[in-house]
Amino acid sequence: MTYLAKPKFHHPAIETNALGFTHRDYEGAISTLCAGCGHDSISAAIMRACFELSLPPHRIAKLSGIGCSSKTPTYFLGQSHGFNSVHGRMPSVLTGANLANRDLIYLGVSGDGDSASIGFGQFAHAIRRAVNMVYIVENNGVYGLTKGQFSATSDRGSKSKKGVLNADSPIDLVTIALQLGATFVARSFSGDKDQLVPLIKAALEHEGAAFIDCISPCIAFNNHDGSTKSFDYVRAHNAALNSLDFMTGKAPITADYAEGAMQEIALHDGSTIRLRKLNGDYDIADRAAALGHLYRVQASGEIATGLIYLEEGAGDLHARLNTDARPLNALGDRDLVPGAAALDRINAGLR
Ligand SMILES: Cc1ncc(C[n+]2csc(CCOP(=O)(O)OP(=O)(O)O)c2C)c(N)n1
Ligand code: SF4
Ligand SMILES: [Mg+2]
Repeated sequence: MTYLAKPKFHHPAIETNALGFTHRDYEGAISTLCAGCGHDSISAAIMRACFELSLPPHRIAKLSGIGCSSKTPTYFLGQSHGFNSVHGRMPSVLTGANLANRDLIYLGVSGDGDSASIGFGQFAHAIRRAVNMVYIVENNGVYGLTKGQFSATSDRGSKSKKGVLNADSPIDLVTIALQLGATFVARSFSGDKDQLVPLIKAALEHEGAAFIDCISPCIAFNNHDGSTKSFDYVRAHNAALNSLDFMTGKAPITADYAEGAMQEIALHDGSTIRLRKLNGDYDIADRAAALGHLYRVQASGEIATGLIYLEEGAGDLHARLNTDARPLNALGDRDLVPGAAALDRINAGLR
C-alpha cells in the first residue's frame, strides 16, 4: 500500500554504484499492482539498469499515460521527474518536454492499450520523429486496469478469461516501430531479467527513439489457457535472437559474426553491447531482414525476443531540427528575443 513508507535503514555494506547511490535511491513507492503482475518485474529491471549505469536520478524524466502499466513510474525512480499524462498522450507530452530540455534522459512507459489502441497515432509520430527516449510498452495483450477487455495487441484467436475469442488481427508494435524508422528496436519478456536489464541499459545509452516491447503477463485477466501473453505461453514460445550483456566504457572492441559466437556492437558514445548470436543468418543492422525474420518467427508460432534492430549515429529530433545545443529552457532573453531589427528581417523574408 502506498501509505506505508518503506523503511529508510539499510545494511552498512549494501552495494553502491559509481555515484555512491544504493539500489534504494532508484526505488519508488510500494507497488499497488496485483502480486505477480509482470509490470512489477519491468519496474525492477528499470531500477537495476539505472543503478548499474549510475544514472543520477534527478536527470531522468519518466512519463506515462493511463493503465496499470502507466501507474508503474510511481513505483520506481522516486527521485526523478515524473508526469502521468492523459490516456495515450504520453508520446506528445514527452516530445514537448524533450524539446524544451534536451539535457534529461527520457523514459516513456506505456501499455498496449495506451500505445496500440487509443495512443496508436501518438506512438507512431514520436517514433518517426526520432525523439531521443526509451519507450517501453508493458504488453499484456489486455486492458488490465479496466478489467480485461482485448487490446489491439491481443492475438487473433486468443481467448479472454471469460472464454471469448478475439476475432481481430493484432498490431505488432515491433514491426510498426521498424517500419517507422526506430533506430533501436527490441522485444523482451518481463520474466527474463537477464535479457531485459541489458536491453534497457543499451536503450538508455542509445541516441534516438529506442523502443522495447516487453511482454508482461496480466495475472488477473490474461494468464489462462488460450492466452498468448501468459507466463506459460511466452516461456514455451520464446525464440531469443541473441543473448545480451551490456558494458559501458571505451573498451577495445572485437567482433565475431560466426554462428553461436559473440558479436560486439559499438554504440555512438563508445559503450558497447555484446550479443551472443544464436542464429547465423540474423543481422541486427539489416532493417528489411529484421522485418522478414519477425514474420517468419511469428508464422511458426514463436515470439522473437532480443535486440531486433540497431542503427547508430542516425541522430535524433534535435539534430533534425538543428536546435541549440543548450536546453531551450536554459536560454535567456538575449537568445530568445532577437530584437526589432531581426524581426523585421524575418517578416520581410515572408512577404
Ligand atoms: C480517454 C480515456 N479513455 C478510456 C479510458 C479508460 N481506460 C483506462 S486504462 C485503459 C486501458 C489500459 O490498458 P493498457 O494500456 O494496456 O494498460 P494495462 O492496464 O493493461 O497495463 C482504458 C481503456 C481512460 N482512462 N481515458
Ligand atoms: S490487473 Fe493485470 S495488469 Fe493490472 S495490476 Fe493486476 S495483473 Fe497487473
Ligand atoms: Mg495492457
